[in-house]
Amino acid sequence: MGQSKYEPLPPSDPRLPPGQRVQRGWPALHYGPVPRFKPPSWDLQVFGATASAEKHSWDFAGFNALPRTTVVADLHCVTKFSVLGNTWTGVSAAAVLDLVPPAPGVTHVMVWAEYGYSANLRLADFADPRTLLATHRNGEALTAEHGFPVRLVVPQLYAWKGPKWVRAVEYMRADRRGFWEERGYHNLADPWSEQRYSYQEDPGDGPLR
Ligand SMILES: Nc1nc2c(c(=O)[nH]1)N[C@H]1C(S)=C(S)[C@@H](COP(=O)(O)O)O[C@H]1N2
Ligand SMILES: [Mo]
Repeated sequence: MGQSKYEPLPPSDPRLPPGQRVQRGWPALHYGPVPRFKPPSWDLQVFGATASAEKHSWDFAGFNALPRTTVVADLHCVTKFSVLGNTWTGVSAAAVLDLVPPAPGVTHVMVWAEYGYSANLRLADFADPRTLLATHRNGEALTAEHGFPVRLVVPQLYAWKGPKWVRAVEYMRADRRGFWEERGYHNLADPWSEQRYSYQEDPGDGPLR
């Protein structure tokens, strides 16, 4: 007897959401050019509906002095590749919420990057213990094309919800669509239920468009 022609397929990786495939290596994907990092003028701001009603900002040294955490997580691009098992290090979004508390009534945040890229998140997704303002992957500082000096990582959502080159977090009392959410992508972006496009949204998943 030779080998059966009907070998079972290898079981797919349980970390893969439906419709995704494993990507080896780490492609860089973004809209527009890679910004140049300018240390003296760089800051990371928290603005909008803060509890103090004041804007907060960290310069590069100040941000790098914040307490750091590590999260192992997968990256799922809506174009269907997933980069599995990344070890991200950085400042947890929950720490940002502790250091700069939102005002009562804040329900969403907008995370802003260089050149006006943005992504909106429910406060609960931003506050999730896995959500990180990442500076390193697998022990190495992010390269420019992957978001140096800081990118957001939101493991439980498609990766467009994680802006590279983050410059600000806006606390909001109502939801508002970010860059891709205004351009036909799903407001919530849960890869496990394949929330890819805005036409799949149920009433209440996002603000009217
Ligand atoms: N500033 C910015 N961040 C971005 C994007 C972008 O176009 N601009 N693209 C997003 C998308 S769609 C993906 S899949 C990931 C890709 O991250 P990577 O290039 O590190 O793989 O970055 C996200 N963050
Ligand atoms: Mo993506």
